[in-house]
Amino acid sequence: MANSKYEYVRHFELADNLLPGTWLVVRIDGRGFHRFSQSHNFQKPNDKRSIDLMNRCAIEVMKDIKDIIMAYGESDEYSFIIPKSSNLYSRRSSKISSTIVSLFASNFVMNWAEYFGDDKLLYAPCFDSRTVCYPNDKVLRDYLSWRQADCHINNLFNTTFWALVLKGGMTEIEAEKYLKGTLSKDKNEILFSKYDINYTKIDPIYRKGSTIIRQKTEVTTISPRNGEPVTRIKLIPTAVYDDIIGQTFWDAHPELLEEKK
Ligand code: DGT
Ligand code: MG
Ligand code: MG
Ligand code: MG
Ligand code: MG
Repeated sequence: MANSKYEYVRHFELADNLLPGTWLVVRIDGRGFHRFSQSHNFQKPNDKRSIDLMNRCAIEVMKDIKDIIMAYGESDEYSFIIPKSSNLYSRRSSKISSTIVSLFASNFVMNWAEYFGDDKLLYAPCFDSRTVCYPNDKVLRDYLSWRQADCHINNLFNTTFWALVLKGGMTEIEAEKYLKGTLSKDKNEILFSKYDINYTKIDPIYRKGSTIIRQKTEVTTISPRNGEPVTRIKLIPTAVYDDIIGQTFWDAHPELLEEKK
């Protein structure tokens, strides 16, 4: 191939390959979603439409990028997990981060109306992205536990805060002051004694966040040859709302941490 005299500029591009044999985690996060959630009148403390849309985007990303074995989402963020053995894009960091975040964001826009109906998307949403290497299964599980603990802490705070404001008639500043220095057990007690809310009975989608795994699912299609329905078992990315900190989830899904050949 004839090279132009300009070709040398290619050498200014530095390699950014991630360490081999490590878990890769791509975390994307909505930019300025505090304002975005206000502009789009998200329900407080949680907007189910927003969670369902985020989950849909993560599912579409996993349908497209088969190397991702699971994903975990809460609030305006999603973490995508790529196994140690993967050679996706030769493990180039910016290629992996940018492809996943771009696919996520375009799906967010493309599928908005399906979840928000007549509530129009008012401006272009934006997400940031980073890819981090985690050297072993323990650190990967600790990473996921960190995100799920963050979901729990934020959701307990937000549930109590918005109960005080929306049901208790406090101003946001009063509620903030009231909750300052309170522990989890205090917030549970406020919810129970003042508002008859048993926190542990709140839908796990809010308390636990969303985990997308590839579940064995029966899929029926019509054969193009004879028009007969054919049922096959396929691995379909599906949202579950489980505890992923404890051992039970990992025992139920041993394939997640198994070394791929
Ligand atoms: P950033 O990420 O540094 O650009 O800034 P933000 O504003 O995106 O902040 P972040 O990511 O720390 O927090 C996420 C914000 O999104 C937080 O203000 C709460 C809001 N948010 C996310 N999901 C919901 C929801 O379902 N309902 C409501 N009301 N707000 C939500
Ligand atoms: Mg932030
Ligand atoms: Mg954000
Ligand atoms: Mg966030
Ligand atoms: Mg190209």
